[in-house]
Amino acid sequence: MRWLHRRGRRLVALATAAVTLPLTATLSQAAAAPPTPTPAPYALVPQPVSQQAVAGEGFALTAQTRISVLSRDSDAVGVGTYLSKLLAPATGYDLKVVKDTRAPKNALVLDPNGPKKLGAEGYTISSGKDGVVVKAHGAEGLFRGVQTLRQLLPAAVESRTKQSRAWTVSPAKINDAPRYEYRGVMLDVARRFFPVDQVKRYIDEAAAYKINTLHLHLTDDQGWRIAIDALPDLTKVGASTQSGFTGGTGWYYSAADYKEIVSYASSRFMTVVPEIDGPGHTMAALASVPELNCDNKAKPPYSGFDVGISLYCLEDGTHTGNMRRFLKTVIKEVAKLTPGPYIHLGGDETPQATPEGYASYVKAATEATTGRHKTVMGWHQLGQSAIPSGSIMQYWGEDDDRESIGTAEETETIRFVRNGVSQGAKFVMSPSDHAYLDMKYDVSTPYGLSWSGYVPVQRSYEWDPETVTGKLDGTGSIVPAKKIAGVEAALWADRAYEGSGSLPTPSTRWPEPRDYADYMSFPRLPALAEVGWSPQSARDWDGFRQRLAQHGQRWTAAGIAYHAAPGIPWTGTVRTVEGVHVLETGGVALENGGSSSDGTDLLMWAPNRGNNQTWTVAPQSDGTYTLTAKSSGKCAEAAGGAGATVVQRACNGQTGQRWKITQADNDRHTIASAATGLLLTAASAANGARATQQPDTGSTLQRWSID
Ligand code: TNX
Repeated sequence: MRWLHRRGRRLVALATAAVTLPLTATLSQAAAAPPTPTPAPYALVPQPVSQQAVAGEGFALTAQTRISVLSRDSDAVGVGTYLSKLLAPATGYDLKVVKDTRAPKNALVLDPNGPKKLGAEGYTISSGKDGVVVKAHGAEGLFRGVQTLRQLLPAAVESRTKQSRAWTVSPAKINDAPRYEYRGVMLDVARRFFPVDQVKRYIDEAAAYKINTLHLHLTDDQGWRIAIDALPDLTKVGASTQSGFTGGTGWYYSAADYKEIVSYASSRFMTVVPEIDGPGHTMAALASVPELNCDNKAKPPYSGFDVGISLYCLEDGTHTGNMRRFLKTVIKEVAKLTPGPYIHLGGDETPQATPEGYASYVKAATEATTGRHKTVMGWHQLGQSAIPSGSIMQYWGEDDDRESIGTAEETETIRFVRNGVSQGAKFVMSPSDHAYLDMKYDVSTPYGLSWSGYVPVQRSYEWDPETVTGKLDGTGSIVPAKKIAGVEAALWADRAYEGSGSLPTPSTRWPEPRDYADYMSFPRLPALAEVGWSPQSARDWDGFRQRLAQHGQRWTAAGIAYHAAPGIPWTGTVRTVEGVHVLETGGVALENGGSSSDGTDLLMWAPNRGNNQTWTVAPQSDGTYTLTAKSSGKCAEAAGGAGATVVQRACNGQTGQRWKITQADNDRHTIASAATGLLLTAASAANGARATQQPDTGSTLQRWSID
């Protein structure tokens, strides 16, 4: 499938090449009385390995319910305290945490003495009228189980204020363990500084979906965000800028701040991975440490929006020596503050580096890292040079790279990945066309970029780490399955402002980092969390979007400013047919091929939410609707009888251009011509298939989503 807006990654040119995209009106949503009926009493994300419906009543929480921990282990007891605090605001209860040797009835029991086969993060839950038991092999598994337990309670439990209502844990039997041990999310605190409290808030949001790694992109051209005692200018000068901001003083984490983040993350069983990017993306360092530049002169601090603009001086022994000493100092300090096993060394986007120069960076940085007994992590470019076996490479390629596999012109990405595999690297998968949270959902997303195409929720969900470095048909993976450590969602912040289609103006709105993060991450972070946690066989898009829909209420209760993205039947809202929509059936969308001529056949194409596929659905006095193409301003018209194509033509108000729209089920509709009574039908689900009119056969190609 081709993404119409796909373009290869262009360095420097990125900022100026940004297309100006009009912001289309968001979907009209009306608050409605009857919410969509929910198929199950609860909707779990990520989907557990197995769950059994349990008949009967759930467990009713009261102010007297105790949280019973079957251990004296302080981490396990800590999970009990965490659970009590989690439930306090909405319930108004202050549930007591007690250490017991035997499980009492009518309690929330946390038992860390489960069998070893559950693994570090696996757990079981058994809940019913007489109580709830979460069992795991250790505290971490209990913590993951508690995130599931949370989702067995009503959405209102996420509220930060007291709600007067009953609190029942749905009856269930669940058995669960993760697919991958590494499930991360990256925050780009370099381009846009996230204050400590906003990082902590994001940790909580991610932990609710069983994310266990927080990758902090601490350094880039636009800022250096971690204090290094021996090099005070790094934060005095290097932290004074962000993308779009100058003159800051506190835009970095002191050692105490960083420790606070690390310990908060660890209380959520989350590991922090610090990234010190190089040899490119280093303008903040070059502005702070003169001897890293070939002319020994500090560069001016940078607050712009370009990438690929900087490089440590790698041209002679003196300067590579300077770099080596610099990295040793920095990495020593960062390693000291970081209990987790990894240091991420960046390595991305260094167009000006010679292979020798690049290799000298990798040698210096990896030696400084292994010298501190840490495991090397880096973007997949790191694989072009010698790296220690067991290093972790983060893959951020896209479909264009996959297409090149096995051809004479394999992309650099594919070559670097192969090179990493042969050096014994493991991989974390962050394919940019699925896992980059800074890609726009669609044309109407106010923030972000689209160099890797739009990433609607479905695209963030529908991929498999085992085939994402294979050809497009899923075969020929170049990373063996057993070398996949996991998945990471990456929230870059190059364009964390509204109207990102063009460079910001003085009147541009800059949301708080937390609002940018919420909008871009929810609902896509939960989708990616499920990719990393749930078995591939337990995942399907249609089931997922139904489950996800119910989480919108949780986010509202928790104050998460999520994006009510199209394609998800959000509970408690009804999408009115009237408005600006994409019409999809069988996974393809109705479009006019970009034509503005009268009589052009309408066709089906992979959804890209571009203007060619955007339709204004307007009610007429007789209860029918006209469908007007955004790109041409022309109306969809039924030309001829059964089997005839549907075309676009200048709008004329005639019955040939009127359509009767009927809800077929939850969120599918039939669209019948007012002239012929025949249904708008996709001839097939292939790109380029014609839109035709046919009698109702019950086919899914006649059941349209109007999102
Ligand atoms: C590429 S992917 C980058 C970042 C940008 C991002 C924007 C990668 C390792 N580097 O520098 O922030 O694109 O989407």
